[in-house]
Amino acid sequence: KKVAEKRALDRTSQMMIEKTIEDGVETAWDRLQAQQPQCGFGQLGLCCNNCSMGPCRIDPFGGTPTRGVCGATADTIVARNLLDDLAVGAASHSDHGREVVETLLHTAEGKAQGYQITDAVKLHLIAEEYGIPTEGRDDAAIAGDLARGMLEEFGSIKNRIQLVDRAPEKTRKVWQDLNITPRGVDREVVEAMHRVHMGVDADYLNILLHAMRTSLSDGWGGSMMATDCSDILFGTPTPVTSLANLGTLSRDKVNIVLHGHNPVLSEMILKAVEEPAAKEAARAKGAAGINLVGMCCTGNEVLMRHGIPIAGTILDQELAIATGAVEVMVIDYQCIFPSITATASCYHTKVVATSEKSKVPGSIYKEFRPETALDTAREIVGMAIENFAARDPNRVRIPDRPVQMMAGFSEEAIRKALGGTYKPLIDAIVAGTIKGVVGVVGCNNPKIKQDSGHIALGRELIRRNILVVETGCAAIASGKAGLLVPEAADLAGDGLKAVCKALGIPPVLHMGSCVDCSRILVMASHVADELGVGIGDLPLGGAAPEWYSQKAIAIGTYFVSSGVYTVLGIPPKIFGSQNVLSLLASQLTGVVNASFAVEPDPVKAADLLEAEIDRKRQALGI
Ligand code: NFS
Repeated sequence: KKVAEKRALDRTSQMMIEKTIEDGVETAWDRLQAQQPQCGFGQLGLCCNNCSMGPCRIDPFGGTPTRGVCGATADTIVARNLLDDLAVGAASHSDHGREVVETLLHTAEGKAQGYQITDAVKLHLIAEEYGIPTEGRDDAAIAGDLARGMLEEFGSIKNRIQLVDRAPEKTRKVWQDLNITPRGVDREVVEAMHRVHMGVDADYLNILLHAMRTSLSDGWGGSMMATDCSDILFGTPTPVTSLANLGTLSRDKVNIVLHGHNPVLSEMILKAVEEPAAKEAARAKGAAGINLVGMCCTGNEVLMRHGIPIAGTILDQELAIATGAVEVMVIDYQCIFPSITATASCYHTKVVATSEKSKVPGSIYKEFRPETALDTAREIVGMAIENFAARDPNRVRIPDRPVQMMAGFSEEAIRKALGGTYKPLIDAIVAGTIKGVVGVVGCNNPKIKQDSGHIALGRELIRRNILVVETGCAAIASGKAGLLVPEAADLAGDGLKAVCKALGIPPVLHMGSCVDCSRILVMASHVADELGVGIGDLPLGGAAPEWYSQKAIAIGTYFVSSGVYTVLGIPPKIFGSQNVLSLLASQLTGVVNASFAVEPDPVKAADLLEAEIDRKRQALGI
């Protein structure tokens, strides 16, 4: 029990951690322990394993060696490693985005099974941004043109990404002056790979500038396209209520867990589950029905649009299986522990892999393609129903009491709730009832007690009248902790509390999955445009208290590059270079009016964010 309390904040997660210990099932926490002590050179970013003259490492204490075999210094190696990680993250978001755009194209061409255009209004609005004629044309034709226009942005020869124009003029000007306006999504990632090759970019400053450009091609490119096309296909989220934590798993129904990132898969499984034939088949097998729950960001996608309950975050994936009640865990890609099939083998759970680019040994592979999506989804649901009989009731333990939560706060939904413009929010900020807004995003990391960083920071911020907007696992953590209900406004300072009560909204708003951090950028752009300033002028902040993923590096960097000061709870691997560190942690302020900070203590992190918000409020004269 003590071990469980150290590992996780949430009671249901703790209960399942206890069960993994009783059942002798290994988890990420055990594996982290087995890795101790972790390599100090790696932690400082001073290890270079890029070419086969190496691996090389630099003495962090100023002794020798000071250069790798090729001659790279600590500055070069640290910056290059950071760019490498960031490019991986940007590629992950953007490749996911590409698949959604491709699905939109297939849908437009009538080649996708089970998909349709759900939000035609958004389709038309974005088509207009792309200069695509909409008058008198049917939606499929418009969607086809838009999808082709977006696919062109990946390997673009026009050297500009259309969606970048959504940023306020002043912010775009900063990027132009620095020459970091992203030219194409694939292009920036490929160029990043080029630059980290031995003997290419050795200038840490030049490397980091390209890192910023690459991150912008994600936030204002690949991720934004993922969000927009998902909205067009599956609907733009509006506020919904739902449930969170491992207690969302059912004792008497067939449990299917959706784990991964792309709604192209999860939406179809949802469709297949809702078919009457599936329900009948489940009943015929003695189950009370089918219970679909989400996990990680694909869970956030179906939560945002359909109120499908969310079982947990990245660190809950093994714990869900340990309930002994999961018939199928269906995965696509990203944040999937390669060990889940080993976990599943301790129970009756089947892991179904669906993406050609993400196979896990020990899983069943059912390739998921838009052309046959619904059939494959039906097959997977059928597999889960079949597997219900194999559940061993003696090994099942499901925590009770899932927690109520609200989600569905897309940028459009927030704007609508405010009456169509951000004026009421701006007025509240000017009056000081709301001090500012902070985006708390990102993952869990077993190095920090699960969810504790998110929750402590979130509570501290709302107490100080700072509105919190969240995505990813941070948002799920807040759901589990009860911060995503209107009643949580009682924990907020008086000003924020009054605004939340008047609007009937929680003080922490769930804005979606990690690619939906793009929604935060769009919201910031609207507010900045209404005020006639840049994003960097707004009293905003960002935080990733428990991040682990390369994707989080990309997000943090596009936040900062867009002008949003961002505090990390886990130190990035850059402390081996004083130059890289001081650039990212201070000098950037003079350039983009934002920088990074590292602060594991949530109260001190809130102090930093509040001070930054105060600085920006002062500069705005409010
Ligand atoms: Ni974001 Fe989502 Fe979670 Fe982190 Fe992974 S699920 S895309 S990377 S761990 S928040």
